[in-house]
Amino acid sequence: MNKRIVLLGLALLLAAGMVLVGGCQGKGGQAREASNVINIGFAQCKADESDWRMANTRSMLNTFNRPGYRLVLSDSNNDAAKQVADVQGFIDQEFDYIVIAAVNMDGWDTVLRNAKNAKIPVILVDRNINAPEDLYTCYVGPDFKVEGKKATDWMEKHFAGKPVNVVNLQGQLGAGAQVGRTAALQDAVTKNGWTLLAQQTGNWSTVEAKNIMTSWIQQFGDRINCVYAENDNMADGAIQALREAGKNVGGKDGVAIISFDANRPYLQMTLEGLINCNVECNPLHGPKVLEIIQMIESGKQPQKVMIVEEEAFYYDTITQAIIDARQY
Ligand code: GYE
Repeated sequence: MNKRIVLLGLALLLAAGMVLVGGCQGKGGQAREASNVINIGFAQCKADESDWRMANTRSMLNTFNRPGYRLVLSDSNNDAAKQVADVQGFIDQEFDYIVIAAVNMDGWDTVLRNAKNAKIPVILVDRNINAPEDLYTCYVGPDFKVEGKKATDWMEKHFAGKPVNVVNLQGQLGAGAQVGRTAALQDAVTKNGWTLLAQQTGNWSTVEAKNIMTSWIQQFGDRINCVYAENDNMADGAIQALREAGKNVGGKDGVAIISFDANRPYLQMTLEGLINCNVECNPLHGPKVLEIIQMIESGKQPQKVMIVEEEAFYYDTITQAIIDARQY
């Protein structure tokens, strides 16, 4: 079945805000004895907000759609306050585990203290947060500043000392991914004396990014020689705006395009030379979360921080074989 139809179905289902997969009904801890089902509350940012996020959602739903587990996904629609309330709801319903992909780095202390007092392990995936480490069991995800450094290292090589006039399409402000990737760019701008012409959040969205890029093209014209987009969807929006304005995009001499996530459709654009450098960010967290829960269930303690290894792909070295071998 066409992947888009599957994703649309998932998106419609998730639009309801809650998705239940896995074992039978029942509340959290208390029901465990009776049904021996592990109840997991998954507080997701916005399940269908980007290609990356849909792959991340699918990975969690697919992994826990198995006997012995019941996963309830709560979709915050990228509303940080609602996500905190969603987590409190999982606590009130006595879930056995809570998994969080945090919309925002801040605002977690109180609700995580409530989870700790309720003796519910909290597993952070994807997005890091600003909270005392004793308030959550572990974090599994990328080092976003390291991802950004991979991109700026490529920019240094590509421009080789020539002037860089870069525009920065940021992710949703306050998200760990945005904070880390933006920080890497800021460091490189300062270190190399580059010019950061403009910086604005496109909220991970293709449409928002295209509108912002269109206005930047009107404002700066051919001065722009690099776009640093903090995810694939925004890179795509910027490319659409540049091409509609008749600009040469990507490749050796065009406006250089930096992207993050490395979803397969955008690796195809990297192979076509439209995206110059695409830094991977693996969304397939389901199996890792299952492994962590099974570890805890067997009385072991997982590592506090598990940084996933990631690579970057470049327009002049990527191959179709590399793309075909990818899982997402
Ligand atoms: O880059 C973006 C998604 O947290 C790494 O969130 C994730 C980011 C990803 O919205 O596409």
